[in-house]
Amino acid sequence: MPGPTHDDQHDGGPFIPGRPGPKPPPVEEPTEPREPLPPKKDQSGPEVYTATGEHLDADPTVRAQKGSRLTNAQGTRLYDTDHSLKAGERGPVLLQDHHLREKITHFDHERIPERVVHARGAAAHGVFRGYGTASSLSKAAFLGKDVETPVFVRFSTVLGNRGSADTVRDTRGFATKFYTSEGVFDLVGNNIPVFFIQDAIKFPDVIHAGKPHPDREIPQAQSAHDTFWDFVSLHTEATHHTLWNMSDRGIPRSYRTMEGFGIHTFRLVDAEGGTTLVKFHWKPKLGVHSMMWEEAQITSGVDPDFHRRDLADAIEAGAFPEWELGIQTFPDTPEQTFEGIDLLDPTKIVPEEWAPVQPIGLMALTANPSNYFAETEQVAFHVGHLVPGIDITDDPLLAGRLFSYIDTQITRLGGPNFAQLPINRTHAPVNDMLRDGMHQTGVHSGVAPYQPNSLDGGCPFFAGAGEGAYVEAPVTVPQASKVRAAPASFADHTSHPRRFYLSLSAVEREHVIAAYTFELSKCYEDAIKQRNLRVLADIDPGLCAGVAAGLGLPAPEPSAPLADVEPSPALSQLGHTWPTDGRVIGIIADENSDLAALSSLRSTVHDSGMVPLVIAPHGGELTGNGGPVLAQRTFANARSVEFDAVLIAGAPGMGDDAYGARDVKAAQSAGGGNVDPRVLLLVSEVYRHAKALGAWGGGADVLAAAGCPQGGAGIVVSDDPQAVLAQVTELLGAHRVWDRFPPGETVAS
Ligand code: HDD
Repeated sequence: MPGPTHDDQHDGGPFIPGRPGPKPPPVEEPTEPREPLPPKKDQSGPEVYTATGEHLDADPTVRAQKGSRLTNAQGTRLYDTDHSLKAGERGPVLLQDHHLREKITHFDHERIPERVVHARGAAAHGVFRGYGTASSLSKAAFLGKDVETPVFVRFSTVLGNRGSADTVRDTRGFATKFYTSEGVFDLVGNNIPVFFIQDAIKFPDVIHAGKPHPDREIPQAQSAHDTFWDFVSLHTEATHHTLWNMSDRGIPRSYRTMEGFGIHTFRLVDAEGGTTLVKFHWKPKLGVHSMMWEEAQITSGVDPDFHRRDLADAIEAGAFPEWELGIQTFPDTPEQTFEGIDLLDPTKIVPEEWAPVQPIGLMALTANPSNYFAETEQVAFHVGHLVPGIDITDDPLLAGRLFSYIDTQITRLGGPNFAQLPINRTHAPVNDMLRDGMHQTGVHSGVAPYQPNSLDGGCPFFAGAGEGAYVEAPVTVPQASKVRAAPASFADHTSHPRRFYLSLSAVEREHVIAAYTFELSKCYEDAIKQRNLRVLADIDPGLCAGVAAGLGLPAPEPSAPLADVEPSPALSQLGHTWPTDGRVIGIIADENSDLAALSSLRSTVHDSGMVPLVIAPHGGELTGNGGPVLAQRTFANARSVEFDAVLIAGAPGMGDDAYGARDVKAAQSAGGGNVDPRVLLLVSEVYRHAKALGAWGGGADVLAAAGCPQGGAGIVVSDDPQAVLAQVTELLGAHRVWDRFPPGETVAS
């Protein structure tokens, strides 16, 4: 139903006291889709059902907005909500104004506690389609061939609060709710395959260490402070996760280019009760890509919502992000190890070369939420939301999570009935015996919510043989004394981080060294820096020496012989070619550019699934030679971090605005000639961040003025814009121009 309009409010209505004057003029709304986005695909979310299995629209009581007239919460129409009830226009406000009180009271209670971790997030609806390849291992219906299941996925950072920046260095949450025909299955994972701790009882401790210092509450959304580095150096089981955080994985380019991991080992159960141990992996179709640290820092300032915007824009443009779900499988032996790796230890991974990730389904995110609070904020994940065919293992980290997730929702969502919120409702029929409690929206019938009963006809009945969830896999629990202790295999804290480091390319290792150096340099206590160097010495002497040099401290010797491990090439982000869908190409132009050629170039970029953004001296249209061409960005609001590659159409001159004009002198004295200094900054950053650059028709002069070497790696100059674009697109397949990092800077290990 279309929303209310001004006409609605005034049509035929009587004169309303307090409502000011004449009918306002109709508001002119744009009718064309915004450039450069193509028309929206259908963005309606998945069908939503009530707790009793009825379609949401069939239940008028749960729809928040019906009818076109403004009402109070009881549905009584209001003629004014802009003025308090007063004794005369200049007199005191009357206590009897219950409408004022209702409005303000509701506002006072609009906020709920943010998540204690993963507070900052963004989400989307989508669909998962099973390949059927897991059906021999799991009886879960949603894994069947071509079975389509609605999903809701929430991505998040861990440490920052709800208003923090997206591009901080941190682990990212990757939580997926599958609304399967057999109930909800939640896969609550991260973009890093290991965790800081091995036992859930340490979770409050590690989070206290990572959160801002309790005295001044700084720094926000950062691990670069004393308590974090104090914790991880005193708890060396955290080294593996910390190393991943300090790698490029800690600063993803986009949620769309992140892997996801279930981390724990789970147990699949087939129709005959046979079991297999598995680890879940999400593999992004666009590849795994990261930002450079300087980009991430700039982005935190110029666009703190970068990841949230990127996800929403891609979906709105119809470039639906996709991930394949895969599993590594291991025999379910009593030892629960694979090639000597303890599968119950969440700080360890099994290299993909040893146990390949086998694809079992495809997920596409196809619709943005229509209301952030109702969906993204109120969604409640729980690792205990399992369906028949997927079971847990005895990983002690998972055990604590099974308690924590349901518990936290009671504080966050105000009571035990959060499963009735629309976003959390299962799509399977519900007939539980849970009753009453805060915010109960179900109107239960019957008198006997217990089983067995003789008063409600015995209803509800138990599931038939083989149908139910929570049919525990027949695992033998060893006879043992009660202990507060970890198994001996949990004590290896060095071999897995060492394998990860050795698996990285030279430039990725440099990034790790730079990240450790940056973070530790922010610590005040030298003892903490030195203790962390001692941890690094046992991982890799080259890594330790690099960080020590950056900190100006001596590099300690390893405390024990280094672990003898083989690298796992799958862990490096380099050396692959990826699709370029959704990549953003900035095109710098002005009135003097060949605008006809620019128009046709934009179409080519668009048709190949990428996003062309013209960057001009001013907003609106460029109307020169062959125009008009609409500008999507200006020299004043474009920053390099937004673009995956930049093309220069001619030799754009100065911007028309005051800032550009004022800085003419600065540009000229810096050797930039008549090139706008903001263009020089943009191009030089793009070059420094190892992104592809292309130019034609005088654009080479801009490259030179920005300090980009002629003929340098990833710099394409030609008279033919389409030829430039073709080469730049090819370069984009590798994400960055890695050759721009000089060889020989390899860090020895
Ligand atoms: Fe957790 C939220 C992922 C260990 C306790 N966790 C939360 C979210 C993700 C993860 C993605 C955000 C869900 C959302 O978007 O709403 N957590 C993990 C992973 C872990 C992990 C991958 C280790 C493998 N978590 C973990 C432990 C505990 C918790 C050991 C407690 C003992 N996590 C929580 C929580 C949160 C949460 C406090 C906060 C908000 C929420 O649950 O709903 O219960």
